[in-house]
Amino acid sequence: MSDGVLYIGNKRYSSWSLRGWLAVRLARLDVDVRVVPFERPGPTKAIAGLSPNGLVPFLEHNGARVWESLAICDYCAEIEPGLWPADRVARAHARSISAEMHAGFRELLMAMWMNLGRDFSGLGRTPGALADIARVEALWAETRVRFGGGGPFLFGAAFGAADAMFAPVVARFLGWKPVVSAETAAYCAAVRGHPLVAEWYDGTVAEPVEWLVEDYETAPPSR
Ligand SMILES: N[C@@H](CCC(=O)N[C@@H](CS)C(=O)NCC(=O)O)C(=O)O
Repeated sequence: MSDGVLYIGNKRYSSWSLRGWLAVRLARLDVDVRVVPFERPGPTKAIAGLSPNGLVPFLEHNGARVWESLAICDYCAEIEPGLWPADRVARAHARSISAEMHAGFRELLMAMWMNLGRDFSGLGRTPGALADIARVEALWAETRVRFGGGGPFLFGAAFGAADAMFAPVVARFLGWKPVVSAETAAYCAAVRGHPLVAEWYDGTVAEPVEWLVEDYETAPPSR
């Protein structure tokens, strides 16, 4: 018997679920993963009745109930401390950029939604999304220069909680292909190549066509 359940949304679309799932897998929690497919128009009733905030990801683990992706990262880091950098200053930076991700970048999230099965190259480039992308690129570059030590991920050789928080942004960059720097492209390739990220992408293939959401499959008008 497992130690609990992680509830997530469609792997194809649910960017917040990807963050929680990565943290849970990085910490090697022994939990069942249950996908609750989105219904549209939302909110999805099965999700609304499940978790305290009416959203996924939602983790039940050995009596703990944890919602909000960043809180799930922190919970998992109590079990696997390596999810955050060991150094205090680096850890403060990792928490800050993860909190900024959790709280912000709304224009990017709205204009370039996550759809792991579509190529929306060149679309979604609203002024707000481009401003968010510039901030993301600056933040990744600064983090890797200060703390990356030449490794492929934000804080070096290991893929951690901060990388998990930004993995869905990487997925957006790969799917919508905004113009980005060579450093950003290299980081995106490293994240996409991580075995857990690859496993999540592979999991989208098994999702039935009935789970497709027309709104998320339809490209926005080009500008
Ligand atoms: N701040 C939340 C956001 C979670 C969120 O927005 N989840 C979406 C899926 S990505 C959801 O549950 N939506 C319910 C629905 O679409 O019915 C977190 O960090 O976990």
